Amino acid sequence: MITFHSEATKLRRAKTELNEGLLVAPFECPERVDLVLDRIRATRLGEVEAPTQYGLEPVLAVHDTGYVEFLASCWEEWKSIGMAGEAIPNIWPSRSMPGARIPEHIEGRLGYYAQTGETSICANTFEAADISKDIALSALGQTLKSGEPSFGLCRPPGHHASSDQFGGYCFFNNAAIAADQALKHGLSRVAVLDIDFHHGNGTQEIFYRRDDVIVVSLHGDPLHCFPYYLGHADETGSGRGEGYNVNFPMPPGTGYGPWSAALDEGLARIRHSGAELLIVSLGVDTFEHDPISSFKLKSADYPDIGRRLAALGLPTVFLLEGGYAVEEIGINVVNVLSGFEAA
Ligand code: SS9
Ligand code: ZN
Repeated sequence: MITFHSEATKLRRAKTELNEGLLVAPFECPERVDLVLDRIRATRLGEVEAPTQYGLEPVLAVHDTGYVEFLASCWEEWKSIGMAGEAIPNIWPSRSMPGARIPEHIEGRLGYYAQTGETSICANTFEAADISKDIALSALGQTLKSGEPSFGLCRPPGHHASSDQFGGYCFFNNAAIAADQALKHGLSRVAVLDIDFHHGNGTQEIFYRRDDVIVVSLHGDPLHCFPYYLGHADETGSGRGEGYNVNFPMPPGTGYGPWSAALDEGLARIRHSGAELLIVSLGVDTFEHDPISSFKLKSADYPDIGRRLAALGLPTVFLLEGGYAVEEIGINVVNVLSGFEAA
């Protein structure tokens, strides 16, 4: 399987994440990429190629123009007014301020375009997000051309990014951008299967009213888990999108037995949807020792995930989402990919 990778994803190297009331070193760090890449090389999974540049048009097809402009200029503007640290939102247009207008001050704009407060914007955040989406589109291009599976070693991840908000370490929604471009290349229906521990709220929001992309997400129950406010089982899509959003929330502590049963149900939904391409939002923060999540999957479970995905028989693009810096992130990602290939 060909992997798409760029050292330039490491240009984003945030110093701070707001976690448990402290500013800590971010969980979503550049070392994650090295751990996965080292394992790809050690196991000889396949070639590693540089991405092609696709520009901003595919991004603007999915994301709001004002949001993209905000991301492009936020860091320079934040610095230029002498802010001491990284750009961290601390105010939002809340439920009690319906119809809030977009302010001019960067502090107000930051909150307007943010879902959450853990993710700092720092130097090269926009550049890294731009390359991450190039990696996703390069993987898509390879799979569309060859019919063979491919892997985009995306960083930053994408699945929490909605049409006009960043959060949960995500800025551009790589999977959504790839799904949308696949349709523009002539496919009539695409599936996004999100197996990251966290609900893919951004992907859900982007496609909620559409029937050309079926979005299936397996995740920690939002009553107990980030991103908390979306991802319930009764969110099934709206308008023509009704029936094309499928959520499998599961309680903290869920192990591979119930998790894989939900996976099979999700795969059946994808099969019946008539999707012609599978995009996998591949997070491995379902791992039992992930530092910020609470499922109990073991390294030996991941090849079986790959096998079950392969049984769908669809052209498949894997895009990295979460999975935090423990040695096993590389093992678990490559276990899924090699399980898929061995099937
Ligand atoms: C953990 C809080 C989690 C953000 C998680 C984003 C995951 C992206 N105490 N905060 S895959
Ligand atoms: Zn996650």
